Amino acid sequence: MAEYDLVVRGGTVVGAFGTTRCDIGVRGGRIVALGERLGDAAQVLEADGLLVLPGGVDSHCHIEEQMPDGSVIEESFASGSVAAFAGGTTSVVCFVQQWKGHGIAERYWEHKRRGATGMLDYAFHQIITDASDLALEQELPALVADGLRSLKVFLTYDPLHLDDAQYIRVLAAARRHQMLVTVHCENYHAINWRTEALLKAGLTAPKYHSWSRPPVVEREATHRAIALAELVDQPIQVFHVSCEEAAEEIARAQARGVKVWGETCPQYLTLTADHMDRSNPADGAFEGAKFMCSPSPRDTAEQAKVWNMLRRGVLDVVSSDHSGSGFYNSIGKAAAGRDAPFSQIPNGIPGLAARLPILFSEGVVKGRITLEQFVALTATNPARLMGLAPRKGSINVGADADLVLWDAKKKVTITNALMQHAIDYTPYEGLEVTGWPVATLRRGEVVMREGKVEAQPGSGQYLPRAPYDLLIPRNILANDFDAAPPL
Ligand code: DUC
Ligand code: ZN
Ligand code: ZN
Repeated sequence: MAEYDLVVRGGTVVGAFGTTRCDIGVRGGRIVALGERLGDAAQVLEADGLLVLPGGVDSHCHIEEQMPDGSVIEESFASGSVAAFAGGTTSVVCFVQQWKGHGIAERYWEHKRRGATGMLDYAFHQIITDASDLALEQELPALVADGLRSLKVFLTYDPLHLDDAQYIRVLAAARRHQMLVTVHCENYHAINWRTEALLKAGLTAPKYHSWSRPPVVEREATHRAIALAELVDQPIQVFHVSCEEAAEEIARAQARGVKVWGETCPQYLTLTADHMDRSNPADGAFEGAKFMCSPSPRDTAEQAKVWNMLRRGVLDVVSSDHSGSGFYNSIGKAAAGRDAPFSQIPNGIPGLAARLPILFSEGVVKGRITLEQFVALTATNPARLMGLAPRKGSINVGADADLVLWDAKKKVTITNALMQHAIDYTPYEGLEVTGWPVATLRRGEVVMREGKVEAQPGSGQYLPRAPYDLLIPRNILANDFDAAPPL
């Protein structure tokens, strides 16, 4: 019998801390050897001239989420797996929604059943929209026992948004169970106030979405989210940071030693508010809806500042916030009509497959970040922050053999067909990138080669998460009084 099931031979292997030319030996879906001229293998993949990267870990994407109105996010676990593999991502942390007035258990187990139909490895963030005793006291412990390790809260958005009292309750519950809280930071009342005024003034086109939520509403909510987390002594991650002033709030807290991390997404590095001002003869100003997400993309000067925050390490994860609403169908962006005011157009843009190519091309190729930073931002850091390391996110002996063979020179023009997602458009249509995945391996199995995805439906594995060091509270408490002692 061959010593290895598979050897990836002669590639340039990239880790968060260095790059080296070596073979990778795989047995039973795991990396069992790194070295030169590894021997006998049942299968050999030649990687000469290619980079070998850890499979991407996308710790923020919306897949098959069930909404209280009965609708379901258009990207399914099966179609999302194809898109992820096409773009070099092998694991995701996606969301289960709580419906207001309900507990969390029913939706959670249903979502787990749905997750098991895909091919991607997956874990969940539980969204809390109703910080009730039923959800946080009665039902949460069973979900934690199942390996749930993160909660998500929205400080804006109907019907998801939590007020400060509810947010504090979530922070306290997370502290008791040693979980991470991830936060969407924008000020609910400020956005509603500006939106009402804009609509009254007849300023309803998609571009006014960005006018309804300038950076100050993000900065204020980021400041508040951090301050309350500091009060409770609970680690948080601030999602999708779009601007320097919000990132500065994170930097200041990090300098105080607060356990707060920041994420951004490719849309805040490549798109601007002007994209929402686009129109075309067929769709008119509705074309702008393709780029509508929250927080809003800003401008090129702000993009440069967000890159700088990545280089400084203030923001240490780049995820997609992949969120599927079709543009041409009638259930997505156009659900309320193609001339609906911006406030009625669903937010969110797809980006699961585009994340790695865009960050590599705009980041590494253009000299804004190093190759090692690219790997850290897209795989190693999200795996570590989400409690998926050392199994995921790096190329180490003992880790799952989630690998991407990457052609650093390949030039590609992004089209929606290349994204292979269920969504009927990509906001990155026509973007030219250098660097593209030529093969993706999930647990040692080739699941994508030259754009062709082949994987058994239902072969994705749920990733239970145990407590991990980053989530240990600092025990810095006002008056030394612990209002939410860990269990
Ligand atoms: N913003 C989010 O917070 N979630 C999904 C879509 C979006 O734009
Ligand atoms: Zn969000
Ligand atoms: Zn999101």
